[in-house]
Amino acid sequence: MLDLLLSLRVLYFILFLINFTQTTVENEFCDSLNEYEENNNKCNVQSRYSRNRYILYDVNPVEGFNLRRDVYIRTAIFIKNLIEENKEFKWQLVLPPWGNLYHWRSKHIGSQAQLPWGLFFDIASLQKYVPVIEMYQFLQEYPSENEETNLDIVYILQNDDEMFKTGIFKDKNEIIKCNDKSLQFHKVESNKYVGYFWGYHNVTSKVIKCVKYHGTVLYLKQNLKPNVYRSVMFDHMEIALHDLYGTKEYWSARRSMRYNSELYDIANEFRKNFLNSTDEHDKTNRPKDWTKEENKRDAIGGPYLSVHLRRRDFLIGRSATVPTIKSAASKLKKKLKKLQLNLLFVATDAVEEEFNELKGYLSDYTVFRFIPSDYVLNKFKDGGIAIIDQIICSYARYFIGTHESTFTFRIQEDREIIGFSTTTTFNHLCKGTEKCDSTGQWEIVW
Ligand SMILES: Nc1nc2c(ncn2[C@@H]2O[C@H](COP(=O)(O)OP(=O)(O)O)[C@@H](O)[C@H]2O)c(=O)[nH]1
Ligand SMILES: [Mg+2]
Repeated sequence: MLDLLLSLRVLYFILFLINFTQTTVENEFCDSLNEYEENNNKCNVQSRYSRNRYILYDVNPVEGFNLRRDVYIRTAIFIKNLIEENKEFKWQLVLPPWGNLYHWRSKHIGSQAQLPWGLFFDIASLQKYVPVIEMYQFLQEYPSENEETNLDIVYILQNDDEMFKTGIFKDKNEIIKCNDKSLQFHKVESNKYVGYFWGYHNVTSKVIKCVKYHGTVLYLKQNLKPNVYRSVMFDHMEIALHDLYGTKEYWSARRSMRYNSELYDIANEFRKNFLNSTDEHDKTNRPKDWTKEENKRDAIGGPYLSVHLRRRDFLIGRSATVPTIKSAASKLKKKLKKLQLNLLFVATDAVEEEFNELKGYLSDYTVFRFIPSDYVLNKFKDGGIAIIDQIICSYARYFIGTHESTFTFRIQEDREIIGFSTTTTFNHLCKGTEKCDSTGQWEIVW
């Protein structure tokens, strides 16, 4: 009996100890939260002991798909750096859902909003660079109250107009008053702001801060305050600049951005059926795992010329460099002849008439464009079709892009990764028939 009493007391003491340490952790966390004037977080139980820290971001709504991919690389490098420097927390990058992009105009294929990254990219490959989670997973695992996810803080990055006026740029990370009426975040009660949040109505934030920002993405570290905030979102992340553009680190992050394997399958089927192109023949085989890839420059590519012919808004915004269809056709014809190729693959956002005009000038050649089945378009949407176009372009013997198009840049990067010689990749269409210079080649670094 005495034995039993004794062991009960020991048990009681152990329970007391556990409880004591937990309360201490809780108090530390709550205290630090209280430092913040706008914050009286309830330190809810699920999150109290978690080391998880989540970084979310969004990009200026007018930016296109391919610049957004570049912003991802900056952010992923930022997270990688945090993980290496600070092992105390488990940093996770929440992938901002895709949606409502200006260029996605197909109707009748269902909503093109809140699309997960897994539709376009291979998540397991991204994971091999940094821990990423989809937004819907974040919403499931992050503590919520009344089915509402209340982020700890949103920083809205803003350019410093003064620096652009004077041309003198200095690092700046300064909290300013949010006095821009156009901001899409509004306070609805204390500790609760509503905003766009990728169209999720059940996401809010406790705090919103506007930041005049100039500097690389690493400079955002000081805003994280991981002892205070568990979830930090940066809006207008495109304002934070690359830390390591063009370096080995940049290329690792870039190589981790493999596409959804089904998109490769569709592109490969098209290459095989219409362009006589397979990896075996073309020396374009790649290991399944991007971390096993090695430096090579012996890719031959399929027996076709590929071109990215960017039209639509480029016809207005970049009329000084965008060629007429006729002059584009003339350049393509010369190149086909020189390379002794008969097949041309055209990736374009051109309207049907322009494409037919191009074909008309090239009647001696076989000209293809990828036209998705209803099933493929419904499933992968405009974003997926654009990627299929990019994949097909990236496996061609020779590629000609559009000057200063990020869509073209991503194709050039893929060709660098696949291992083509640079002369077959860094080419672009020019306005007239005059010789025009290349605007630099961003060669891969291993
Ligand atoms: N399918 C397809 N879509 C294209 C093509 N060119 C442009 N687009 C669409 O237009 C968008 C262009 O915007 P963005 O990605 O910002 O590239 P950029 O504006 O050319 O730098 C792409 O994301 C596509 O949605 C193309 O060749 N094929
Ligand atoms: Mg764009």
